[in-house]
Amino acid sequence: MRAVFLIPFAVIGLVSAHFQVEYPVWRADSLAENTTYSQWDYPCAGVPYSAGNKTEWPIEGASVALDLHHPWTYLYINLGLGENTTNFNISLTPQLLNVTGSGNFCITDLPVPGTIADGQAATIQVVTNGESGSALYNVSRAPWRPVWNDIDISASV
Ligand SMILES: [Cu+2]
Repeated sequence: MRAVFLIPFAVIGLVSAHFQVEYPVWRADSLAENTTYSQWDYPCAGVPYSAGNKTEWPIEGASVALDLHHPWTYLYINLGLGENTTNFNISLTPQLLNVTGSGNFCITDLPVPGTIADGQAATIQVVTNGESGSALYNVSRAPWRPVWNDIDISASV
């Protein structure tokens, strides 16, 4: 597993709180003001399964790119299999990640179980904790593809 920091935001005052999932594209923008979505809401920030985006995600070289808005973050990434799952029982970050700094954060080569088939419906759940101890949630829909897609994460965020 390898973590790469990209250029942090220079103007922190202009970004809203919490965090964004940039890749795989989040199910919907849970920071949008004209919705009932809330990142405080387990397990999917209140974003329904049918909402919005769906991204093909490679089994090999699985990556997640985030935009973190807090000065530090405890971070973990979970996986749920099946349509509209609420059971995110596969952890892709066996060790809790302690991320210092805000801005773009990318993690590559996540350890995905090798038994997952091509086209498997799945949802990736990204969970963060801040100093209050409460958790924030975001999800992305991601059917699997077994081939490595040559995606340059650093260029896509
Ligand atoms: Cu926040």
